[in-house]
Amino acid sequence: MTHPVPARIGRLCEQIAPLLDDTGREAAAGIRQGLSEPLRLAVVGRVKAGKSTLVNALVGRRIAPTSAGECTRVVTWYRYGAPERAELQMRDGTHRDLALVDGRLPEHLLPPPAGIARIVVHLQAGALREHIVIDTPGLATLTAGNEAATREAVLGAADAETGQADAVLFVFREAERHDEVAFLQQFRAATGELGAGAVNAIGVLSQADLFDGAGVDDPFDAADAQAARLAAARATDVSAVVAVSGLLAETARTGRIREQDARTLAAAADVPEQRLRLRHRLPLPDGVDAGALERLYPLLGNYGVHRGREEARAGAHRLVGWMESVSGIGRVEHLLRRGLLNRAHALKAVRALTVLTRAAQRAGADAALALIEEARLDPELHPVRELRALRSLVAEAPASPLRIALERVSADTTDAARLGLPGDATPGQIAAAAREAGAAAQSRAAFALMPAEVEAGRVLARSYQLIARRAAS
Ligand SMILES: Nc1nc2c(ncn2[C@@H]2O[C@H](COP(=O)(O)OP(=O)(O)OP(=O)(O)O)[C@@H](O)[C@H]2O)c(=O)[nH]1
Ligand SMILES: [Mg+2]
Repeated sequence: MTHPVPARIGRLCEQIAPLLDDTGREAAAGIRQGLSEPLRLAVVGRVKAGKSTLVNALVGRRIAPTSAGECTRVVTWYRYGAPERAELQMRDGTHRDLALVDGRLPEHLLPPPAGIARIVVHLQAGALREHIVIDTPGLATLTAGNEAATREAVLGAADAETGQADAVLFVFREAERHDEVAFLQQFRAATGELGAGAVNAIGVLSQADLFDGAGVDDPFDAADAQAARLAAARATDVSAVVAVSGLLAETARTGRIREQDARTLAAAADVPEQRLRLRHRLPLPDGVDAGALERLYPLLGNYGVHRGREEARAGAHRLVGWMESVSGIGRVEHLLRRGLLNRAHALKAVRALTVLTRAAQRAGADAALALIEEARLDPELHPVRELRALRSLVAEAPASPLRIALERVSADTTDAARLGLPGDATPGQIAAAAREAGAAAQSRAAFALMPAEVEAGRVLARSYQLIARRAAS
């Protein structure tokens, strides 16, 4: 563990564990173990929003069951691991193997979900090397127990220290609902220190291919417009909202389209769309394999079948590339990388500090609280201060010019990029640019009116100072 942030948190866990009670020690041990693991990303949203479909697209496997009826009933962790396997973790602390059916999780579980705490699936899927994906039962589900499971996974059980997730992918479907907003706000409150939202949550507007764009020709255009509205309305809860078709992404990425399918679509390329919509009533022209075409609808949706026909003329490879590209999944992954994965150490540290602080408070361990406070002020945990400053800035002064600089400093991975310099910048150039940017941030802090902007300017000035120091060493 060479990165200074997890190393510092690990040290803190060691220091304070003897000062905590049993539950606190367990929490500290859990935190330490998590430091060497990938970021935990929970996918949450209302029932049937398309969460599991999106999980499959992100993982690149059709592993999570998806269906039109309420489907995900148990919180499920997908993590990198060999051999590939799944296990049930029971509430009584025992484990049981869970057999996959044709490489997928079974849709119906025995024993009934009530006794199961969560499912853990180990897969050798490259995407999981960087994040653990946590699929959750929908909010506002028919069964209150499922919803409680989601809240526990993300927010933390009433008696637990805090939630399990470092970050959230929030799946909106069409217009936001009251309960979705309430959930986001609870998440923010429960993650305390993290204060969640703009720094650790990304919004996705799902099922973009189904959007009804009154007067708009392409549903994705209508969905993009709605995503922009949602992003503006929920700016303190999520850093951005992008429209996505999980279905097109899932189908494209899980090898479900064959050359034969492309031929089937291409053969229907000249059939008017209206005629395809009426296919159950009017027979399709000769040369179109109606049965084969019908089987493609659940894989591609109406949009994929109708708009993909032209692409299919150039073969399956071209068709799949088009699906992947229109699905918007690349935009989701770009946000994930920049906003969450690049900040993984700091995001995990934020959760760690929250968990440890609560444990220390509960145990009445003042000495532990003092050690936590000392760690917070340590330059090694400066990335945590950057996130906190950014969060406050987004909430209080979102139009501040410091915002872009702070986002860059906290989301870019090299000092050159943090300063907007090319990758081949010399240490001398980096140091000079850092000093200049530091002076600018400092004067901004001196003249700022909003407290969040003052703080952001100070934190940024410190960030640049640390960069200049690194360049000089
Ligand atoms: N057309 C279209 N259908 C989708 C899309 N995403 C999901 N679906 C369909 O919507 C239904 C629900 O999808 P799931 O992924 O199971 O939704 P979920 O949010 O996991 O549902 P629960 O686990 O029951 O809360 C399935 O029939 C999917 O095939 C999409 O982007 N476009
Ligand atoms: Mg699901």
